[in-house]
Amino acid sequence: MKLVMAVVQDKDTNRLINALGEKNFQSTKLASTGGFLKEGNTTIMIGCKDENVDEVLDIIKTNCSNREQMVAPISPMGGNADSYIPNPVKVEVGGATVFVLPIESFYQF
Ligand code: 2BA
Repeated sequence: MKLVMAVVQDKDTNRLINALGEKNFQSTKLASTGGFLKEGNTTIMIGCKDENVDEVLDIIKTNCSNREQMVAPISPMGGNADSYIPNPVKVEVGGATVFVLPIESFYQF
């Protein structure tokens, strides 16, 4: 068994969870925050059989889109000069960042 953890953009979350559900994959949605943009994103946990990992990855790929996002200037006031961003800059936020972890045991009590 594997645990697929996908960090996705909030906008894609409902579509992804619905698409997983249509193929009978169970999922859990966690509210998360990106370390760089410090904005909300969503982490979806999907426990599945080893042989279903590729299908889950395909569903994630199909339902999550890359988007460009502007990072607002960050004032150096009270902050560290290393993190100073003088002008808005564009960053491309990926459709999904996915980790596949082995599961040692799975219980439901
Ligand atoms: P954030 O950390 O908010 O990053 C959002 C996007 O900002 C990233 O998109 C990347 O394009 C850009 N970015 C991140 N760090 C940067 C830096 N030091 N300099 C310039 N640009 C930078 P993605 O790579 O698609 O990541 C989307 C979200 O996935 C991340 O949000 C974070 O929540 C998660 N993530 C990405 N890689 C991860 C990792 N190795 N471990 C844990 N979470 C990760």
